[in-house]
Amino acid sequence: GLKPIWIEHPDLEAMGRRGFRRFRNEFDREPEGIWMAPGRANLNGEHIDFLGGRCLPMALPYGTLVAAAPRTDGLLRMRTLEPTLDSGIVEVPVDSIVPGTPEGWTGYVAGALWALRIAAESHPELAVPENFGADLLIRSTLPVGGGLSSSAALECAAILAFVGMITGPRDLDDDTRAVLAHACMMAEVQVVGAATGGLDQTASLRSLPGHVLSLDCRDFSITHHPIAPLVEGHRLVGVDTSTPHWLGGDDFSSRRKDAEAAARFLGAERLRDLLPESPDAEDVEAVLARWDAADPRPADLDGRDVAGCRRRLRHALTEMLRSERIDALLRHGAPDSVPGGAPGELGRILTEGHASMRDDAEASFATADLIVETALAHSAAGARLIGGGFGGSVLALLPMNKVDAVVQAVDRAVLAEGLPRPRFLCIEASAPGAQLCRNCD
Ligand code: GAF
Repeated sequence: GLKPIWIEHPDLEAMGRRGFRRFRNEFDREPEGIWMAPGRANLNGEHIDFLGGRCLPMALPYGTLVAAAPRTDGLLRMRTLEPTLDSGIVEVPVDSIVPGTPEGWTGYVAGALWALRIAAESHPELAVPENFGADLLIRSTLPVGGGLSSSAALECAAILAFVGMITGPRDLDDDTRAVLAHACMMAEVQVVGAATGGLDQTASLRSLPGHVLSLDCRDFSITHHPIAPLVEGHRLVGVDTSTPHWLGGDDFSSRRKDAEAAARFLGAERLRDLLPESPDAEDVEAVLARWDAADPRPADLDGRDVAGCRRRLRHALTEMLRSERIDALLRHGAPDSVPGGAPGELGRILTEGHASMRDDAEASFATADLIVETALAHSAAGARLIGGGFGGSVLALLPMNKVDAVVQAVDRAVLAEGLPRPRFLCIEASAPGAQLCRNCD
């Protein structure tokens, strides 16, 4: 029969060498270096970063590479090797970058420079020189629009390249990485016009190999926890549904607006503040009871649909609770009484998260639901849609000795429905963005 399609872990060194040669051919000069930033998978915490919730991402072994050399004429000259996006070298004067311009993929790269200039106003060590520009050659090993943060990987790789060219090669401390992650978020919100909340950029720039990042989006403080005990005896597998999504669309931003309107109605500046520091299920019920008693009208919610806002509220609250449960597992492990130990509990949380993405966030879609159901029916410990939704990828926790069987079952089930063929990714918590090499030759 047909063999499932796996996306191999890229050999970054080899790609670096190829990128070096390709850059030379393309721009007729030497690159100054190659920078890489990864995509992310998220164990829990979707659609809550912009509400002050906790997220639990890790960096992927897949990401975006940028080979670059500086210019002194205020021009960005960019080419992507992504076949669906490539249209040769695109030239953008740095002075022309404003919210909304340039459009398309170059907006992520140009936006990163635009946002770096703003960040440098309070971080003079990052100041962009007058007439700075760059030649950039871009290559991604992530499915574009696959819900694995291909956008953030592009912004983050670009900003690392800019900073590297401006300040010279050096290791970036976490404070600087936090500044850059915030700048990349602003690039996407302001220049691209997509309502991203900072999870992806933080995961791409502030992760540690072998660790889950516990990210508190109230203040973007982070803690790193080893992932091994959480997934013992299991493997995390990503399933790219081959159904691309785009965050700039109405679906994603309307979910965010619903949740924000619900929080405002309940008197909270951020939705997370409706729950106490260490929330439990009763706290969630209490907020929902308060909502029901107050019986809001559309006029109380900027004219938004009342039932929809309530569902978004419930997704956000329960998702926040699920994040706290995983955070507790990471800190203390699972009590002996928990069936299946930490992986068993993680699996159940993943599956509950999917139900919430489907029923309350209403961000799932038929292929993702089918993949989750099929994986669970074939002994996955848990599975859920990750990322912004309306397309993208499923994350599944599979017993080590069941990986092939589950993957095959999922592949067949999707093909049998005549849906686009899924692609599988082996998820390992990997290194954050960095300069890959200076002279990769
Ligand atoms: C997208 C956004 F960019 C993130 O900020 C986050 O909201 C995510 O969707 C959903 O959790 O990736």
